[in-house]
Amino acid sequence: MSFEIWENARLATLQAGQDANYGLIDDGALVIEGEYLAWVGPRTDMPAQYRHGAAIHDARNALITPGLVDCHTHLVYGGHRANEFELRLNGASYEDIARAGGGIKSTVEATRLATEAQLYKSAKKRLNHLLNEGVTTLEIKSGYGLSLADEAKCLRVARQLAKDNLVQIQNTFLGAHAVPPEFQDKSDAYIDAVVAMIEPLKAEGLIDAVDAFCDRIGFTYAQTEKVFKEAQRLNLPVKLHAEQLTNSRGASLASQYGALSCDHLEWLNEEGAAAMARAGTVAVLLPGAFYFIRETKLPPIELLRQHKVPMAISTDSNPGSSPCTSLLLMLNMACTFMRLTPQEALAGVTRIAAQALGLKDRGVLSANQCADFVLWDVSHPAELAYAFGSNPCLSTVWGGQIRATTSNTHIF
Ligand code: DI6
Ligand code: FE
Repeated sequence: MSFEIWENARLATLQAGQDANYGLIDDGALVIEGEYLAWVGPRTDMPAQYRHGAAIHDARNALITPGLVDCHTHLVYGGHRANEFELRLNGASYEDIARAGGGIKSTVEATRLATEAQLYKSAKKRLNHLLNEGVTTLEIKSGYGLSLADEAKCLRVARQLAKDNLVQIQNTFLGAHAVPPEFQDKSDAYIDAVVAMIEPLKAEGLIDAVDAFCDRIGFTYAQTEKVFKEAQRLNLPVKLHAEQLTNSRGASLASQYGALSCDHLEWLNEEGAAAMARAGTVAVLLPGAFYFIRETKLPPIELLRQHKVPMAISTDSNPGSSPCTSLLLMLNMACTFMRLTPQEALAGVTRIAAQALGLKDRGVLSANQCADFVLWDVSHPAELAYAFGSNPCLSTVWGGQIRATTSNTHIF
């Protein structure tokens, strides 16, 4: 197979250990062989063998980063909740609305009523926004169906989106997201039903991981553990919506099950951070939800740094707490609200986000990684976190294939 070379670029490789300068290579080159990178480094160091018969692409001084990874989304759902946004602006809180049967439950109703084709159509619109900003891998959670048939319907839509687009999608089963109306006041019975859904969904090839919402408006520690036990029995990795509204010791529990990630974490304490560090569990920070529900308690970033818990950033794209499809905006908000440095933030949507999905073959630019990368109309990676509301993504390569070349430009 012949090689393809991309040159005339500045590379931000994001390789581990080189975060201090984003792994920058000023006059860099990438060599692609099939779906993978064969070589990455300074152009003048490139072994001559690669040039032989290679197709050459001129990056025209673009900055190239690894493809972006959005490691926590709820992209497939029916309807939207702009009405609840209005209610909140007239005085109701997110939790008031949830307790009054709105919130997640209203999206469950709309999702159950929607056909697979309708769900596909709306999720595709949201996916397009992510793709247009250089996302090459994302996670999609279920959790708005809450019955075997409706969860399967949503997960099939996610699989179909992956088939039809140049993108990798990891499916996560979030049956333990909320108690559906037919199980009202019977959350233990619902958890038994959730546990029983995992095996058939896995058998249909629909899930790659299992998640739960452990919180005072979600499920208890003991209920969450039941779900994790079944996931473990079936060799499925787990993750958790943990300590978003209260500290429910979810991070410690998830760590005991070797969780890939714990997400949200506003109320994480030292015990939880230490447990995550021991288990190698990633902290996924979700500044969109923090912003949109006007949370005032910040996740304990300094504690995470002290314990060397890797931090990822994601959109949490969902109709209730983060109706957002811009991972670039999250990069900026992680810096402004949560005080991450731009380099922590960029690692958080590339290398660390891939780690949060258990994927070792992407998220950095180096040999043997997937040939997933983005060309940006910026000269330094800090600009990606600095500017907000604009999109400097020029072009994206996924698995060695050029996905789209856009007319986007930077604002400077
Ligand atoms: N935490 C969240 O932020 C989302 N789900 C969850 O468990 C919110 C989902 C929604 O309000 O629809
Ligand atoms: Fe979420």
